[in-house]
Amino acid sequence: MTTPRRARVFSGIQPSGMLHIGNYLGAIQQWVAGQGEKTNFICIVDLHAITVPQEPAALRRQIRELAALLIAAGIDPQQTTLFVQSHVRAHAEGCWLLNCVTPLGWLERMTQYKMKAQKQESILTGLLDYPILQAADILLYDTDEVPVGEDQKQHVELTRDIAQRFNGLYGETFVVPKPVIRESGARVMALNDPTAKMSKSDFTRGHAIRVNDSPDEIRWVIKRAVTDALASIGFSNDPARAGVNNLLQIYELFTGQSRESIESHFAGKGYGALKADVTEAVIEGLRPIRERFERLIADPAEIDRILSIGASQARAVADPKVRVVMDRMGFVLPA
Ligand code: ATP
Ligand code: LTN
Repeated sequence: MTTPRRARVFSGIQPSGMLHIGNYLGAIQQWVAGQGEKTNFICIVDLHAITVPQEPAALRRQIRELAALLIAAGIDPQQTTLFVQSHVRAHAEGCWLLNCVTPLGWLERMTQYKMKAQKQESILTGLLDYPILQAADILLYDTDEVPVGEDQKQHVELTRDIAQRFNGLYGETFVVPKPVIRESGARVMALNDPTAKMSKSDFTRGHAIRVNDSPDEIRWVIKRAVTDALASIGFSNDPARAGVNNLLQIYELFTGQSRESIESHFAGKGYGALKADVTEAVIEGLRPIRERFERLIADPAEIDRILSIGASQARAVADPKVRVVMDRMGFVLPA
């Protein structure tokens, strides 16, 4: 009797600056919760980070910081293959091969490309190609599930289209993956503007809470968080109530309580009480992560050792897959 194959989970995150609670609640928390039952790969996507200009010293620092932060947040390298994208050459190779089956029009439609391109003086070719590199990341691991925040749904759908097109042209080669997006936390909003997504690249004070912010900074940001004048506390999809809803979702995900018990806890209370409790939940939720991060970042050799083990495990999956892809396409494989 053959045992069924364990489902494969793959996700990626850019080393493009200190993580915020949107990354943590939208993505990392679900990666941590899913460990154990499935085969998990988490990739620090440094090749994606260079699609907008980067300073070499900052990139080098951010790659190790991100590894330390992911481990501090609960990614267990014994249960999850944690690795750096550029350590596995198959990702760049896979990207080239998929470039040559993907129509340009599919890329020009991507919302993230259009938004990021607007902010650049000179748009790099890699920025347009970004989603194909992402497709290579996912497809090389025969991935079934891609847990991400809402903003990445379009890229995973493009990956499905590319996989189906390749399979149609060259025969069944790729597993067609599906995005996994949680209901709460899929789109954590900026605290100073609940109409905008919390984003790593917005440095305005009050916009975001970074995972390693001090308790004082967290208090400062939540105190000034934008709410509304309705003075009632409940989960809602009403855009006018987006600020309060955002605070409630943050509270929900940091405390793990049900929506019902949260609403009854806050019944009859004002926004002052809401903010005080959210502040407490965030400070206490982030405290152990910050403490573990400080210990880990003090030992870069240990981080590099973990990443090198992850890279070997990833290569063992991705390298043979690239050979299969090349074989299907008609290349003569090196002996
Ligand atoms: P930037 O804002 O600079 O584009 P980012 O904050 O979106 O960066 P990424 O590295 O692109 O960060 O994303 C890592 C993961 O975090 C992805 O799964 C993404 O969907 C998720 N994510 C990012 N921002 C949010 C948010 N505000 N709410 C929920 N999930 C988010
Ligand atoms: N584009 C993603 C990061 C990313 C990714 C991936 C996510 C790169 N490769 C593969 C899931 C699977 C983002 O979060 N901005």
